[in-house]
Amino acid sequence: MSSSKDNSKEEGAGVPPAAKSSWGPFLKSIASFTGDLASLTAPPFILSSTSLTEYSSYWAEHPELFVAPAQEKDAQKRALLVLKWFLSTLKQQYSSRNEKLGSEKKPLNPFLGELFLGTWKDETDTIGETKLISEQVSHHPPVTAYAIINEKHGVKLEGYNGQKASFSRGAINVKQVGHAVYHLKGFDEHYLITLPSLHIEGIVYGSPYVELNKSSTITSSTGYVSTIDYSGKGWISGKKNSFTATMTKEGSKEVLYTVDGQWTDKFSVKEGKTKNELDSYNAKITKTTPLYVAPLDQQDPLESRRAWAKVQEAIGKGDLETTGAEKSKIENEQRELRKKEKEENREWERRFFTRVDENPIFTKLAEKREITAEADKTNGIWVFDEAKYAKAHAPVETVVPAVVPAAEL
Ligand code: HC3
Repeated sequence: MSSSKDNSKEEGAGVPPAAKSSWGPFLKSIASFTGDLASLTAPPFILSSTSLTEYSSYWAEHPELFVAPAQEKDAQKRALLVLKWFLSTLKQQYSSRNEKLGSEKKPLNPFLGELFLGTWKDETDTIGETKLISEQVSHHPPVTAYAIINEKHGVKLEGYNGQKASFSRGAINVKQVGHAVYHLKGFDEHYLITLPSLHIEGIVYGSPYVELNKSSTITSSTGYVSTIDYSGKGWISGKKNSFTATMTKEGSKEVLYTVDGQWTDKFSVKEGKTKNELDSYNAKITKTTPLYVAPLDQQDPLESRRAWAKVQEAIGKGDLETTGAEKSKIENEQRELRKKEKEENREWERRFFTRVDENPIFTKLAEKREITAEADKTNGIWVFDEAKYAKAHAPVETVVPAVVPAAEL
C-alpha cells in the first residue's frame, strides 16, 4: 500500500540521494554565515551555471511594459505605468529560476570586468530595440552595474547592486544595496527605485526559494511616490509573494492608487478613493520576450557566457572535477591580473561604467526620502558612461588614403 505522507517538509527532502550526506554539513556551515554570498560554499547540486551578471536582464523581459510610460502624456498615469512595469519585473527577478531549475540555485560569482550584453529585438518595430549592458564593476564586494536602453522611446534604466547576507531561523536574509534610476528622455523625468530585501526560505528542505520582505519605493522627479510593502505566506494575507503598493503625491497623504495581489500571480490596480479597478496584470500568463545574445564565437572574451563556457558545460554534465578545475583557472587568472595592477599602481578600467563621487540625479531624489547611497558597501557610486559606450560602438573609421599629387610622386 502506498503512503500518502507528504515528505516535502522533512530536512533535505529536496536533496538528490547522492548529495544527502553533504546537506547536513552545509546547513551547519551556513548557520553562522554572514557577509558576501559569493563566499558561501554550496554543495555542487545547488550550483547554477548562470552568472549574476545575467540577472540584470530580469528588468526588461517585458519590453512593452518597460517603454509604456513613454507614451503616456499624463504625469500621474505615467508614474503609475512605471510602478506597473516595476511590479511586473518581480516574478522574473525573484522566482523565474524556481520555475526553470526547480529551486533557487547559487549563481556563478562574476569576475571583475565580466560583461553580459544582449538585445531584445522587435520585429514589429513598435517597441524598437532594447539594449542590455551589464558589467561586474566590483569583485570585493561583488557589485553588478547595468544600463537598459530603448532609444526609440527614449527610455533608460541604470543602476547597480550588491548583496549583504546573514542567516537566522532557517533562512538566509539578504539586504540589497544599490538602486536603479528609470529615465524618460521625452519628459526629462527620473524615477529612483530602491531594491527590496529578500530571504531565502526552504533551505532546510533542500529546495530554496525567494520571498520578499520590508518595502521598496519609487520616487519620481515629478513628485509621485510609490511604496511597495511585501509580505509572504506567514503574514496576514496568508498568500506567498503578496504585496500592497500605494501611490501618493509629495506633500499629500491622499492615496491616488492602490495596487495589490501577488507578484507571481495576479494583481490589480485600483483608484485610491473609489477602489474601482482600473487595470490588472497576470504574471502567470504574460509572455516574456527572449533576449538575443551573440553566438559565443562573436562575443568579447570578457562576455559572461564565453568566459564561463567550460564551467557551464561541466555544471550541466554534473562533472564536478572539471567544474572545479575550470573555475580555478578563471580565479587564478583574475588573481594574476589584480597582482599586476597592484604592482603597476593602477585599477581595472571598467568598460561601460565609471565610479563617481556623487550622482546629482540620485542625490536630488534620494534626499526627499532620506535614502543614502551606502557607497562603502558597493565600492563606490556607479554610473553608466555614455562616452565609453559611444566609443566602444563607434563605427570603425575607414582610412581614406590621401591623394598624392602626381607632381610629388
Ligand atoms: C540571493 C541570490 C543572489 C542575488 C540575487 C539578486 C538579489 C541579484 C540581483 C537581481 O536583480 C535580483 C536577485 C534575485 C535573486 C537573488 C538570489 C537568490 C538566491 C541567491 C543566493 C546567492 C543563492 C544561495 C543558494 C544557497 C542557499 C543554496 O546557497
